[in-house]
Amino acid sequence: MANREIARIFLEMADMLELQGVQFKPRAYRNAALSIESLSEDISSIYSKGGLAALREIPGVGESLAKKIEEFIRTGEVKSYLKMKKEFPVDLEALGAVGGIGPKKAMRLYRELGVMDLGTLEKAAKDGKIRKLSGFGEKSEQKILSGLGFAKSGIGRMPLAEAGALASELVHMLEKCGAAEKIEVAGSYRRGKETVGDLDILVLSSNPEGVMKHFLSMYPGSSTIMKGGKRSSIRLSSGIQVDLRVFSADEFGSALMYFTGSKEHNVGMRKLAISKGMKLSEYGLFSGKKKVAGRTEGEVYKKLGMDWIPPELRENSGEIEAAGKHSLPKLVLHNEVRGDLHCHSEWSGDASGSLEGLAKMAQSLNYEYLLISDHGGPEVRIVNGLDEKKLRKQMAEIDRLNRKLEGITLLRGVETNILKDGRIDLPDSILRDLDIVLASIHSNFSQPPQTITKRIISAMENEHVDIIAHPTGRLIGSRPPLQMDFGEVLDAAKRTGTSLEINCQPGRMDLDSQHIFSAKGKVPLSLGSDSHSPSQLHLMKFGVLNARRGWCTKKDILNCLPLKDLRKKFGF
Ligand code: DGT
Ligand code: CA
Ligand code: CA
Ligand code: ZN
Repeated sequence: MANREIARIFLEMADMLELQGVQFKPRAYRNAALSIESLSEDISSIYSKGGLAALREIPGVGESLAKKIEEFIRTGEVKSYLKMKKEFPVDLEALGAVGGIGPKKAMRLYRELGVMDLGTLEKAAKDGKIRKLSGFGEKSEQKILSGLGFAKSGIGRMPLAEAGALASELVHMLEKCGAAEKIEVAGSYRRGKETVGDLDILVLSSNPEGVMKHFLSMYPGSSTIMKGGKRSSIRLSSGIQVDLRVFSADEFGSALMYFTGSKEHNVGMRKLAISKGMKLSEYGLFSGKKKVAGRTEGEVYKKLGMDWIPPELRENSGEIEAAGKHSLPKLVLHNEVRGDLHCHSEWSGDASGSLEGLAKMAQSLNYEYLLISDHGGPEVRIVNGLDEKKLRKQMAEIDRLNRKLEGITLLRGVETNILKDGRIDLPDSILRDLDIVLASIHSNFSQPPQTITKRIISAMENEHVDIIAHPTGRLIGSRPPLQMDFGEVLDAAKRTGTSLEINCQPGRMDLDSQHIFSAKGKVPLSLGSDSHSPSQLHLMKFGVLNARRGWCTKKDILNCLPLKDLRKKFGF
């Protein structure tokens, strides 16, 4: 399936275009990449059925991108991409993960020192060459060296959304194999972890040879890491490893449990089995030589006196004890979320989609409400927010739409900036008239921890601020989380009645599951897709997974409230 390759090419082209100072195009390429990645159908078959016109139906894909997709499907390459790559053979993605190296700096490092990837960057920094470049200095060389550790640790792990696209592609291809009776993707992917190292696929079959043959022929460009009768591993051309194992029906449940992990959960479960005089492995639960369970996961847990544990909780952080006492939480479900509390429209410079288009998409997701929260406030240039006058105009437009729309209510909100001294980037006169106000940090990320803590707390002390969006500001693989005293932030949130967001963007997942776990029960949490186009409203599912990993029930989540209760809570 070409979907992922095309998405990757567009993402890379976006970076390179940005580097050349091209306006708007980079965003368009990124939006297209995201919607191509989330297509469930093979893009080549979309094309073979409907030609260019069908490609243009894909959200975010216009005439010129459709032609590039066509070119790739027909020839296996995109000439304009290859040309760009030749002029600038630099791994921007890897370099970007070293804080402080944006595309512009990467360009200079390449032109002047030949830096192309993390290896050549490390060498240049260690040789003291970077400090000699004008505009870099000793301090930035030091920063690069310390950032290298962070960048290397993220290498080789893919964000959950990317893993999801690959997983459905693999399952789709395996389903075509007649010998596969059942297919499950296990490992960290099944646990909903925010990044995934490799994919672990289990297949139920009485014909392992047939499955192996099919699997090893699925990706002509891949290399085989190991090949066995019931187990093989391949490495795809993108570098991602896929492990596949075949089991029979009487062991499939225990195998699924074992390969879902985590390793820590498995160790805990095995100890528990021993304490009950049994033995647990991927082949089953045994009492002496006799197998007492193995067909399904539920059967194994039950024989050990436990409830079935949702994969998201399997990290050995209390779930084994809770399942033994039948006191696991009833984790929040996607269909219990009644609305989205963070989204952008074309009123934000970096987003697309009309208010009405967003409302329609929200309706198709069966939402009751949708908070429109475009960027607001003049001070932070990169987000270029709306001022009071434009926000009032938008509020009037939302009121007009709400009179017309049925079954969905748009709420009037904003995502404003927490300035470097903790002030809010918009006056109280407008904040007080909005339904719900989100505030977030979009600048000055490297202040010391006490300053960041105080900054967030003063934002929460503004009586009009309702929710702190993406509270730690991290970008997975490219920006570490803001350093703060999270305990103090939670206390202040409770005192001021402010909620914290679980941002659902796969590149953010912010709060992360551990922060969610510690916040839960103390302050209400809100789920926000932070959509920058209508199709991104679907990203809610990633936030739901993260909330589940943080042990949340629907009571912990603000947007599981019906609209009338949400109105009461925020007084609008
Ligand atoms: P990843 O791929 O790094 O995101 O994380 P996982 O959890 O998918 O880990 P992976 O792919 O190495 O192994 C898949 C599962 O197999 C893992 O979650 C638990 C199980 N497993 C692997 N190695 C061990 C081990 O040494 N001991 C035990 N008990 N289980 C293991
Ligand atoms: Ca794995
Ligand atoms: Ca694995
Ligand atoms: Zn934001």
